Amino acid sequence: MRFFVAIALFASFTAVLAEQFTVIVGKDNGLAYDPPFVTAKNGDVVAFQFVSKNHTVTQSTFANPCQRMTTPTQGVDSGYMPVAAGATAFPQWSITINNASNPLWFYCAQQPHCTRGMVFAINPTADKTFDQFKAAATGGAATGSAATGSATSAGTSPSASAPAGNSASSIDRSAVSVLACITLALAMFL
Ligand SMILES: [Cu+2]
Repeated sequence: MRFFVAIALFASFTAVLAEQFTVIVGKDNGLAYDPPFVTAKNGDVVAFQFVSKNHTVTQSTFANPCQRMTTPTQGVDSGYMPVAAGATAFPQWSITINNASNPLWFYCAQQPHCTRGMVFAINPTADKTFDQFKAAATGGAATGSAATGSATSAGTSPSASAPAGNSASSIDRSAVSVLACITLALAMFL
């Protein structure tokens, strides 16, 4: 009995370790993902909720934001998710992160949404930023000039909360893991 309680406890601790991000697709009938990018770790789930029009979440590459990735593997794709005006139930599609050190790039395959800036990223880096990716999609700034790129798209600057919050919560998480293991060990001996 105690063993099963311990298992249940451990399972709930593990659930705390993985986060789920919810990304709203087409909020307020806009051609955008909200938020436009997330910083996720292995095991995290990014869930897209489609709330208007007929959008997709389609994987591309940093170099070609508006084309589906073909190598080394075919990019993932939600397919078209039509939503009737006035709908109250919304389709959802999600992906689980299994290699957080590898940035992932996405766009909406509905024309001409991508070239109007409907792009999304998971784990963009200092070298490959979301702003650069979006600029490449819209044909706005030259990819070679990061300075002009960020100046013209300052409105989409990332919020500063991610890095600090992440490191703080990963410390919490390791503490929680240790607690969970101790609980499990105790429960098995009692
Ligand atoms: Cu779209």
